[in-house]
Amino acid sequence: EKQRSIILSSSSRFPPPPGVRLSYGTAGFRADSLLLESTVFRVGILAALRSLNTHSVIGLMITASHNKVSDNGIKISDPSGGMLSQDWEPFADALANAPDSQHLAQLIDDFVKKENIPLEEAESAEILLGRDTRPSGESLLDAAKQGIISIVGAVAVDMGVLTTPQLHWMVRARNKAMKATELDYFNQLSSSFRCLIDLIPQGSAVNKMNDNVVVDGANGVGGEKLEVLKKILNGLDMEIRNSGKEGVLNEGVGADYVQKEKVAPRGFGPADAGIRCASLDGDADRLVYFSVLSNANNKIDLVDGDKILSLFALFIKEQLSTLNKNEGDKENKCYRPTLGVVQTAYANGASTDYLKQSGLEIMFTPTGVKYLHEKAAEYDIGIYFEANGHGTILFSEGFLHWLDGRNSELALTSKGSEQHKAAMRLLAVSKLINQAVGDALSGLLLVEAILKHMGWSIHRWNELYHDLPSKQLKVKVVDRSVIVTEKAETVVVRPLGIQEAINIETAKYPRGRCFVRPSGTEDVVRVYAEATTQEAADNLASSIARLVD
Ligand code: NG1
Ligand code: ZN
Repeated sequence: EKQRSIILSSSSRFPPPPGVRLSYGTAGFRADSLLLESTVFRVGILAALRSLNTHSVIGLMITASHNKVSDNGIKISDPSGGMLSQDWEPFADALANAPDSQHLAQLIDDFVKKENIPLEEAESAEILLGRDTRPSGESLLDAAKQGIISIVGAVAVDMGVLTTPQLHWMVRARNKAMKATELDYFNQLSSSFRCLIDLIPQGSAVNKMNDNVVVDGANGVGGEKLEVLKKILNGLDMEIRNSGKEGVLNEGVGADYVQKEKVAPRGFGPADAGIRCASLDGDADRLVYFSVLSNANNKIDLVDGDKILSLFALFIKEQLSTLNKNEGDKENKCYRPTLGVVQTAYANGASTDYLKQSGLEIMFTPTGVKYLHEKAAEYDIGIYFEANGHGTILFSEGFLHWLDGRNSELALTSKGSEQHKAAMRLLAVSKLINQAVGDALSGLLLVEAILKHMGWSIHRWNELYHDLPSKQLKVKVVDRSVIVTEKAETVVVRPLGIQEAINIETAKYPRGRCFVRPSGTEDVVRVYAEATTQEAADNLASSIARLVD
């Protein structure tokens, strides 16, 4: 029919590059930008179908995050603002890899029938498009639009250059019928930040800490947006470097570089020793802190995602216990929300020990935001972070509803009491932190607010616990899928015998811990090792790498 012939003719303008196979991994599709036009066009079609299928607004983000500037990628935001539902990933793979227009049209036809997608309602399909600052973004955006409108009636809305979390935030807000423009996003962040600052206890050691934070914008969209946010923000002294005007995106800068290399990014040096510094990644969904050491060649103290998680967890726990103080006898008012933290095997063992000692419940999932997010959503307050700095805090609807009520009640009965303040702080956190995905901008503001609340320097924060030395290696193998893991990737179940060998080797090292897993984003097997000294961690990692090779 008509729809089929439109797909046939428009897709013939976006032929797939021969011999390229892509798969929709934890970060969507990612490749050299020159290879991506047909994929992005096809993901446009998929997004329109997803919008029809869910009767909701869908998001499409064009970015390759921390990867090099010549790469690009595309990922989908589901109606909730989260990642694309996993049961659609095989369809995404099939679409991207269909060899020609005929196969593509047939795939779509079959899928529409199987999923009962109401093509006749296509005017209701709406897709928000965002892209990072990569030069290839503009032409890929056009390919995405062409894909979307080849489902006749579907509407593509270009939201311009955005951070990944901004787009996810907008999709979530739109589907909740809330205000969803970029200005709304900035206003929500700045007003909830201001609220937390206004609630800082008197006499907190604010003045004793160095009040200035210096942020590395990775020469990407995050730095640009932070400049905008800074203008409407009240109560934060912030300097932004690498905001994209001179340097190259992600080249010697950004959260991934800082976390993996453990050195200061470009534009930072010994003159910054002792100052609180932060680094965003190329699409601003990761955040790490660091402080430059005074003596050595750009070495840093890294304050990674695990420590951000620990800071958030401490603060939330403190507010919850204040809120529930003296309420033991009034059962109906004393709602005990479940609080959980979620980590992956990459979390430093010292962070896990610290969180356990602090009385927190910890769960582990495989690597990948979709798994962490899903697990965190099982709690009233679920906090998740990857060591690399991606993470957020999720609040259940039920808890927020209760908290809102409790807050109004306290405003009447004991306005200005410690309990009332704790309720207001928790509400402010729920508005500041991005409930859709990890967001470096909102994460940065929450870290800054909590440090001011505690009166802590970055040094004091970093002293919460001492990271165990660790080492990561990549091993190139013929077929990484032969390695199959279980127990949140901590145990290799195939090939047989490998795990036994890993156990024997690891047992030789005090506090040794080691695991291997196939990467979800690169064609490698990753090895992670931890021990009491750097040398021991390095040795353990290399001997395990030899086992896998
Ligand atoms: P893989 O390639 O599966 O290890 C990497 C990161 C993840 C996550 C994804 C998605 C490490 C060790 N792995 O996954 O944490 O961020 O990319 O971007 O950093
Ligand atoms: Zn990113």
